[in-house]
Amino acid sequence: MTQPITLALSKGRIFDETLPLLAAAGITVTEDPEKSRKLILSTDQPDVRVVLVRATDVPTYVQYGGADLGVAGKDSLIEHGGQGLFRPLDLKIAKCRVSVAVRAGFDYAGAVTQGSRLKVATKYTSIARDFFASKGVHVDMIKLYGSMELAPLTGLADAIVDLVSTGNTLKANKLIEVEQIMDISSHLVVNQAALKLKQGPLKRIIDAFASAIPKV
Ligand code: PRT
Ligand code: MG
Repeated sequence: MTQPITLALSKGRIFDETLPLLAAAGITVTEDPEKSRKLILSTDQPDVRVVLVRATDVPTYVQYGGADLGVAGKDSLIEHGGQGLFRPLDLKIAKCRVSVAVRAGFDYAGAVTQGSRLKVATKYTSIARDFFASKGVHVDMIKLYGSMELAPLTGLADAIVDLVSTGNTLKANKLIEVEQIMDISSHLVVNQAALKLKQGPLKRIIDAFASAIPKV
């Protein structure tokens, strides 16, 4: 009997883009998360299961051993802090970037050079704080949990810091991407205690994922 392995994933793009990596490890998820309300999914391997958690909760689940390993966006990892996590692989999936965006017509260049305070709304307060601190820009940070695009349109904030992929969401809301802060992809994270206790099965999964990372 091998030791059971729990993998934490979030529904949507991370789940979908992790399936080919799991296939490389000989693992098939046998239930469709879009068709069921179950939060624990079985696989064709009796000792491997998948738990579905919010994208931002993946690092926390793995940190405290609620899952042995997980797939998390670099954005979530930075905001979490990464304590207690071994991060062996950049999986190069679920790619996007973190950017600053403002309402069309807002003088961003002027605002950041004139030393005025910038009102910034974001879910990514750590990333935003470090970025504006490195530029010497004073910010009033407003923490939001979603629909960031609304903030500049309603006057809640001057700028947002958010994830951008195609740019369609910004365009649809008449916002302009004025700065790119960093590129984002998802990483494999592993609980440090599990890595010692379940070394064999975890190493097999890590190696299989490594061999299947998309080349571009
Ligand atoms: O949606 P929920 O509130 O549950 O959580 P979440 O948004 O954190 O999770 P999810 O599943 O949407 O995203 C999981 C991870 O996928 C993120 O942590 C990123 O690392 C990665 N990722 C890659 C993205 C995107 N691309 C992306 N485009 N996450 C979110 N988006 C959103 C973005 O926030 C914006 O609203 O898509 C919109 C922009 O997309 P474009 O294509 O219009 O530019
Ligand atoms: Mg989302």
